[in-house]
Order: sequence, then C-alpha cells, then structure tokens
Amino acid sequence: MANYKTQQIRNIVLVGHGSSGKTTLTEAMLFDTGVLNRRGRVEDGTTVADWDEEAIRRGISVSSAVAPCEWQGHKVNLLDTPGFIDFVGEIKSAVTVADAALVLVDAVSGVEVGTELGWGCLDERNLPRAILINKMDRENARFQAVLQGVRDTFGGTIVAAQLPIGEGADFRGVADLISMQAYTGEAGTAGEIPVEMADAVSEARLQLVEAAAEGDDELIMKYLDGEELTPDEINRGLRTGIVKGNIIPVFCASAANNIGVRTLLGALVAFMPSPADVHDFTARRPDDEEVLLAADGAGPLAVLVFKTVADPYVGKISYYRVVSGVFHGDTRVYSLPSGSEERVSQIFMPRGKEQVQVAELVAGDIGGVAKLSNTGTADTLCDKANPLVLPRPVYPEPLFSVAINPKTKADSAKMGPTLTKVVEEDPTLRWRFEPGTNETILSGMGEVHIDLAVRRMESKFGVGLLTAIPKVPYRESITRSAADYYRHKKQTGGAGQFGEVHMEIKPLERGGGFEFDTSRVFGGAISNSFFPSIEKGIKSVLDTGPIAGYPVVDVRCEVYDGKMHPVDSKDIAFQIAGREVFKKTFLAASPVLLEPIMDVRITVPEEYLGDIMGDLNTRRGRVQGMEQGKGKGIITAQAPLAEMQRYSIDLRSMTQGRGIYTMTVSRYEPVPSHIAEQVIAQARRDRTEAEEE
Ligand SMILES: Nc1nc2c(ncn2[C@@H]2O[C@H](COP(=O)(O)OP(=O)(O)OP(=O)(O)O)[C@@H](O)[C@H]2O)c(=O)[nH]1
Ligand SMILES: [Mg+2]
Repeated sequence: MANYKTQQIRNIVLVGHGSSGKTTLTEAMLFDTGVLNRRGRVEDGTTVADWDEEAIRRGISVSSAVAPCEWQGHKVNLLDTPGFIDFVGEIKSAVTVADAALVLVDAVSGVEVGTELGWGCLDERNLPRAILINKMDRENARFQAVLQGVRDTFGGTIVAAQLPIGEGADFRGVADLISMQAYTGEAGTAGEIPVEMADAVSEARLQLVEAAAEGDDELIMKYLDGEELTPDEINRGLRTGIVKGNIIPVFCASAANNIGVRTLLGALVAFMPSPADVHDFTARRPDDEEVLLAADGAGPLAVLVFKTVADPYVGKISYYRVVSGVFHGDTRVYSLPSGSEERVSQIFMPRGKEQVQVAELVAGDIGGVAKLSNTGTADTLCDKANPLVLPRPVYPEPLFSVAINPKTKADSAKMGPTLTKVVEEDPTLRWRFEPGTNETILSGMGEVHIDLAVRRMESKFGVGLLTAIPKVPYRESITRSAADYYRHKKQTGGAGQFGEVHMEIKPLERGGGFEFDTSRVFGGAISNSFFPSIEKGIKSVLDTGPIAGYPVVDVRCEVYDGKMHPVDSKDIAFQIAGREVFKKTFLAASPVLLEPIMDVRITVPEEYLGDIMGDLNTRRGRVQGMEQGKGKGIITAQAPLAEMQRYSIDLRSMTQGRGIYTMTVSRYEPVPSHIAEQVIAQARRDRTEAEEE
C-alpha cells in the first residue's frame, strides 16, 4: 500500500442493527478495491472482518475490525462494528477513532433498535455521517418508506444522494443525483438514468441541491438568484454540510450482490472528512493543562489505544489511532497513565486478523502493535519529553452479572490471572470478588457477552468455568440501640481465662460502616490494653453477621464497663467476650437484612410502556418518573437487585429486543420481613450443607 498523507485518509465506522450488512459491505469493498480476489460470506465464516472464532461460530460480529483499502488515491480505513447490543463497548471504541460514520439500515426492516443504539454513540461524538439503505435486492425492499422512517426517527437534513434503479430482485444499480448518471451492475458501469425515473429524480435532486446550497453562503445566493449550480458547486456545498454534520446523505446498495458499492466508495472519499478536516482531540498534560491536538504530522506524538486483544500465542495486540505526530515502529515511547516506557516493536496495519507491516503511520491513521506491556485500552502513547493524555471514551456500566467457579482445581489457579487478561481486553467487562457472598462475579452487558467471555477463557486460555446466578450481596444491620454484657470465664484445666465486657450497640446512618468506642469506660474497669482485643473480637464476626452470615454494616459499638481478673484476663479472653457481647446486643437491637436497591432507567417503544410498568410492579419496583416522546418512553424506577438479576434477558424478551436499560446501585434498604425470612432460612440451609460437606 502506498504512503498516504493525512488528507487522503478516511476513517469510517460502520454502524447499524445486527444483520444490516456491515460485514458483508466491508467484504464487498475489500473486493472492489482489489484487496481480495474473492468475496467471503458471513454464513461461511470466510469474511475478513468476522475472523474471530466466536464470530464464525455465531454468524455475527462480536468485536470491531479494522479493514483498510485504497480507492481513488485515498486510504479508507473501514471500522466494522457488531450490531448486537451486548457489544456496545466495541462500537464505542471504534466510534472514538473514526472521523465519520456510515449507518446501515435494512431496506426491508428500516430503523431498528441497533440503528438507534449506533446513532446514539455517534451523537455522543458529533460524528458526521451518511446512511446506507442496504439489501435493496430483498423482496419487499422499499427505499422511500425506509428513507421516511429514518427522517422521522432522527430528524435533521437527511437527503437522498441516490435513488435505486429497481427494487427487490430487479435492483440493478443507482441513479446518482449529483452527476445525474446511472451506475449499474457490480462494475458500476456509467450510463443514462432510465427515463421512467425522470420525475422522481428531478424531485429528489431539487432537495439535494437545496441542501447543498444551504451549506455555503456564496452558493445560497446563487441558488436564490435562480442560477443552476454546477456539479462542482453541489459537491462543495454537500461536502461542507456533511463534514459539519448538517447534511446526512442517503445512499443505497446491495452489499451481498455488490451493487452500488463502488459508487458508495467514491462518495465516501469525496464527501467524508479526512482526519485533518475534523476531530480535534483535547489532550491533557499531567499538570491538567488542556492541549488541542489536530491530526498533524508535525504535532507532538499522541497515539490513542482503542482496542486490546489478548492472544495466548502472540501476546497482547493493541490497536490505535495516531491522533497527532508520526508513529514509527522500533522505537521507545512513553505510556500514560501508567507512566512507563514502552518498547514499540514492528508496527502494522491490521486487516481483520492479518497484519500488514509498515515503517510508520501518519497522524490520522489507524494501526496495530504487539506486546505493549503497560498499556491498556484507552491509554495514550506519547513522547516522554511531551507527555499527553487523550480523553478516555465513556463506556456503559455492566448490566448483567454471573457468579463463576472453576471447573477443576487446575482451572482455579488460572482463573484470576485469566480474568484480568480478558477484562483488560474489554472495558465493558469487569470482575471482582464479592466478600459478602464469597463469590467471584463477572459482569458485562448481557448474557451473550458473558457467555462469549467465558468461552474465550476456555478456548484461548484453557480455563474451564461454570456460571450461576450470583447470590445477592445482602448486608446485616440494626434498627435501634441495645445494651448487655458478656462474661467469658474458663477456669478448668491449666491457665484460666476471664474477661467481661459491657457494651451498647447503636445504629449508624447508611454508609456509616463500623465504629468502636471505649471512651465511656470509667475508672479503669477494663485496662486500655484490652480494648484492641475487644475490637478484634467484634471484627472477627463483622464479615459473617449473626442473622444470616452476611457482612454487618452501620453499627457503633460503645464499650462502657467490664471486669478483669488479676491473673486470668488476657487477650483471647477479651476477644471472646467482645465477640459474644456483640452477637448478643446485635440480636437484641432489632436486626434487619439489607438489600441493594438499583436505580434503573428503561427506554422502550411506547407500546410496551404498560407491560414494562406492570412487570416492574411484580419485581417490587417503584416507578419514579416517565417521559414520552418520538414513539419512545423512558421509565426511571428503583428496584431491588434480587429481582433484577436477569432483567437484561427478560426485558429483551418482553420487547422483542427493542428495550434498553441502564442500572446502578443506589443504596441499601431493609428487606421486607416476609422475604427476609426466606433469605435467612435459605442462608441457614446453605450453611448447614457447607458444614456437612
Ligand atoms: N439479500 C441481502 N442479504 C444481505 C445483504 N447484505 C448482507 N446480507 C446478508 O445478511 C446477513 C447479515 O449480514 P452481515 O454482513 O453479517 O451483517 P452485519 O451488519 O455485519 O451483522 P452483525 O455483525 O451481526 O451486526 C448475512 O446473511 C448476509 O449475507 C444484501 O445486500 N442483500
Ligand atoms: Mg458484522
């Protein structure tokens, strides 16, 4: 591949609902530009972008893929993304390094959940974009209806730049409204627009020209004076409007039949911004000073890692965009925020799983490098003399969690390090140990996302894992004060033990944790030296509370009196007395079980609002607000985690996949008593079982 200047690069992210044809389009473009001499098929697992073994097995993209190609003297970096909602993290990462987007919409189904999801990610970065109505060859393909649908959903100046020639089985090419030429067949052979399309074409062209004129002061004057704009002027006006995000042009194609694809490539090159046109990144220096970085080879080096893939054989591969400066292979760079020096080996252009080695990459280009040791996704590589940190993309919080357990002893040892590796790959995946339930929890965006992570750990790293619904991390606390004493006395056998502790236990505000106080002890009733023993005794039971074995929170223990024995009082005696007086007073202080309450925000098409609210009721949910508009409803509610563990699965099935939600822990609240009884009984059964084993 030739060396391209920043101005000749186009970084285009493909987004759209699952199965809208992004991967198939990528394949067609690679074929048309001569990278491939044969088009692979998603169904056969032979495409460049869906090379991952899980993508092949499932027949859908599960991660983003970079696919560079050359067209008309330009380098087009295609960023294919998954449409399935669980992989939104992959979309976010790819959107971060793109300068423009192509949104694929199915010519039969029109706008779908995934279209809106992708569109939302583009809005977050204000990316310029075009729309492709794909699958024009399908029976019942309907360009105009789908065009109207996108306009209704997204608003703004959405204008057709082409009209399809034929629909369904008859689809054979596109009528270009700028050049007023027809381009038909796989080769995109230029010719006359069929006469029967004349009316439709002139009407659509009028809208396009008007939009183009509005983008440029000089053109609008000319247009309003009634003068014809030349094709060059229309091009100029359109490009300005598109780059600013004011105009969204609409194209049509059949990716599977490779019709309209060459014309589309030409349009992407002509109308979409180069890295130099848009996209200033605001970086920060370690002292927090902001620096605006343009895609300029003469600028300071700033490289943003947007994706990391852990491979058991090759090691780690990092994918990045050179935001500013020129990135050379075989150098040393500085990595932030870790603050470590990295040895950069050979750098390359990724093309699916293939690596095309290059000596350097200019500002705006996208590349890969293997074996960075201290650099993860969203980190910045720069010059040590000129440290810069690029902004990190904001990833959504995980929604779905499972408890994981190693299948065998051997798996057990490898589990932790492997989890750390896969989590490093994917910012929407997290793992932690939950001390309240003694479980290792893996969290992600949905069932499929988690399933994929678990399978990868098995196939790539040989770690077998079993998954289960996590236990709810309940907590224990009290609702009023209580005071009592405990005397520990053991005087049989050898040395005796004696300790007596009087203590009052008091509830603290939520989040108050644990407080221990001995200031009320008067006149040396207990020697100061035993205070730590008492505290230690109490702390020994805080992790496994007296009612059901869950961690104790928000209590204050005030020791106010006690007794000692001149010989038998010792550390262990006061530990035991402290522990026992704690249990006694805790149980007397109207103890309660607390459960996590979640803040939930659910977005669904209006027609599902009633069902969703009804369902929330059955989950002990409290609806707090509802907004409606544009055919959608947003419900804000609070509900206990215990009822929401499978919500990502249930919401999808209730809404045919059209509902989305976010969920975060709000606070802990007492469990209603009839439910608490069941939880406590279950906890006791579990404990007896564990003891019997
Ligand atoms: N008839 C028809 N089928 C198409 C066209 N483009 C893609 N397909 C088929 O639609 C299915 C999905 O295509 P993909 O390219 O995997 O779609 P995608 O957008 O990458 O899907 P995800 O990766 O799951 O988001 C495959 O069976 C393709 O063969 C098209 O233009 N016409
Ligand atoms: Mg795909």
